[in-house]
Amino acid sequence: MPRAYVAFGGNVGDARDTIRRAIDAFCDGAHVTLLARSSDYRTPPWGVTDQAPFINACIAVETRLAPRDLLVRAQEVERSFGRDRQRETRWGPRTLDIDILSYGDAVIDDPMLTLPHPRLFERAFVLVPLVEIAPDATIGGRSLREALERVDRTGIEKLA
Ligand code: A4P
Ligand code: MG
Repeated sequence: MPRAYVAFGGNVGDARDTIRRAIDAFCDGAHVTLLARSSDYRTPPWGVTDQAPFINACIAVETRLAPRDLLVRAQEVERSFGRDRQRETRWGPRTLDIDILSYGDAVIDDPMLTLPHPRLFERAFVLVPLVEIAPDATIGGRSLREALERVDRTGIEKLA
C-alpha cells in the first residue's frame, strides 16, 4: 500500500487538541492507517509573521485512497474542525491546516494537488517533525535530514 507523509498545523483555539483529534479523524484505520506520529512543536509563524505561533506535527500513513481522494479527506477533516477558507488570508491564522507532503513516488503538477508539496523543503516547521519520524527518508530524491540542515530552526520548540 502507498505511504504518504502528511503535515498538520494550526494557530487558532486549542491547536494541540485540534491536531490530536484531527489525526484521529483522518486515520480511520480502514482507508488511512497511522504508521508514525511526530511530537507536537511550537513554531514561529512563517510567511505572515505578525500572528500567533503555530502548533505543527507530521504523520506517516499507509492508505488505500488515491492521492486526490486523500486530499479530499484532508479537506473534509479541516472543515469539520471549523476551517473556513472564505474568511482566511494566505498564510494567515487558521484552526487547522492539513498538507499532503508526499504520496509514494507520485509527482503531480496541478494547483489543486501538487506533489511533493512545493514548499516542503523551505519550511523548518514541516522538516523538524518530519525528520523526527522519518530521519532517513528522501522525498523526490532529496534527503530530509540534509534539507533540515539548510533551514532556520530558530524558535522551534518540541512540546512534551
Ligand atoms: N494544494 C495543492 N497541493 C497541495 C498539497 N500537497 N497538500 C492546494 C494540500 N493542499 C494542496 O491550500 C490552498 C490550496 O492548495 C488547496 O485548495 C489545495 O487544493 P491552503 O491550505 O488554503 O493554503 P494556503 O494557506 O493558502 O497556502 P499554503 O502555501 O498551502 O500555505 P500553508 O502551508 O497552508 O500555510 N507557519 C508555521 N510556523 N506553521 C504553519 O503551519 N502555516 C501556514 C499556512 C503559514 N505559516 C505557518 C504555517
Ligand atoms: Mg495548506
